[in-house]
Amino acid sequence: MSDISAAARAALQFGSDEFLYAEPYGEGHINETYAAYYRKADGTEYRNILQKINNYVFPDVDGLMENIKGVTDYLRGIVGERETMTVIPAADGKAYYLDPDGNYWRSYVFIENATAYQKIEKDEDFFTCGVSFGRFQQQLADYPAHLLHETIVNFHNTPSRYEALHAAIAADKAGRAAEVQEQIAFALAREESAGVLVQGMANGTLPCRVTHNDTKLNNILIDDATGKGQCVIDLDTVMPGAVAFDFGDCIRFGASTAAEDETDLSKVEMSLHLFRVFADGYLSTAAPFLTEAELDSLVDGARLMTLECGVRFLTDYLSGDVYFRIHRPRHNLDRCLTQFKLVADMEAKEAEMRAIVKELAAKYR
Ligand code: ADP
Ligand code: GN1
Ligand code: MG
Repeated sequence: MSDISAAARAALQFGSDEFLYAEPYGEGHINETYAAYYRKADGTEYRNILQKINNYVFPDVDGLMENIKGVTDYLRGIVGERETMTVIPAADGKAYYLDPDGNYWRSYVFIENATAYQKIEKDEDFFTCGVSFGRFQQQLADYPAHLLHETIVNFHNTPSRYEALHAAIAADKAGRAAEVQEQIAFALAREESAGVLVQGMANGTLPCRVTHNDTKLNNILIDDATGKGQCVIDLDTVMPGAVAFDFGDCIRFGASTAAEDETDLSKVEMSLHLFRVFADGYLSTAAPFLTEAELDSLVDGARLMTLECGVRFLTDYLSGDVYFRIHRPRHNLDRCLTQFKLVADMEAKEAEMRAIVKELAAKYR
């Protein structure tokens, strides 16, 4: 639910220009995002991004904003102005504003003339997305990872996501377990494979890097005019992780032939063509610094990030929709179904996916 009047009051805290109005903006599942419009003394109008931070998901707002300030200040030293987010300080100089109702707000410079896609419209955009996320990992390769707060503990720890699923099934808070037996069976049949990436990180075969961890397509802005000038956004989950988390989440969302909440499952497939387009872009920037083990882990990442996301949607459905913002009653279940359809499709296409990664890695090494 958006709250325009609370947003309008918060908007007054960011900058000294005349505030005009605020309206809901974008399609994120976590924060409440608004565009806030202002007028400068010379009459020109502009807008900022204004977000009510999801304090349930991110309990440590100080740590969260310290991460984002740290990473964006660091990136600004490497890339151009339109290529990184800019935090607008609140009136008291802090990176957020705490309103009298206990809600946390933050504001960013609005990057205009760029688009966050919900679905791939042209191949070049998905290629660009791959280039950008590969480069993002490379740019942060020397960022002091120990400075980062773990904003969501065990975020991509798939086995711990399974623990949460087991707990939700046992609690059956919303009385929905009987209805989703088939989906529960699908998830549990794959539990054994859930630990591949975290085990690799724990035993040192997969290096721990600074990763974005939420690389879905609409968390990148692509310049409308050039198809470049792209900016990686939604930095809430930038934390130490495995490169396959980022590669995998992009494939999960962007290589699907349908929306994440499509209800006609016959439309949902993992397109090998789109997989190749993204892998080509990603490996063009990442192949030079990835280890052999990391290259081998990319296809596992695609399957696991999709399975994990499906498990999270199912858990949230069972828990009564407490985490992801929903817009209709069965929304989380619909999302779970697309993810599991994609997992099954990736399992059928695994050999082809591995061959594509191998071929493209060789092209860039
Ligand atoms: P959530 O965590 O809820 O996904 P995001 O930070 O991804 O929230 O923001 C939601 C949407 O708002 C994005 O998908 C994008 O469309 C838009 N957005 C966010 N930051 C900016 C920005 N700096 N400039 C322009 N659009 C933005
Ligand atoms: C959430 O914040 P947003 O909408 O980009 C979620 C991701 C999920 C995604 C599924 C912090 O992403 O982990 O993969 O929804 N982000 C968080 O669409 O939980
Ligand atoms: Mg987002």
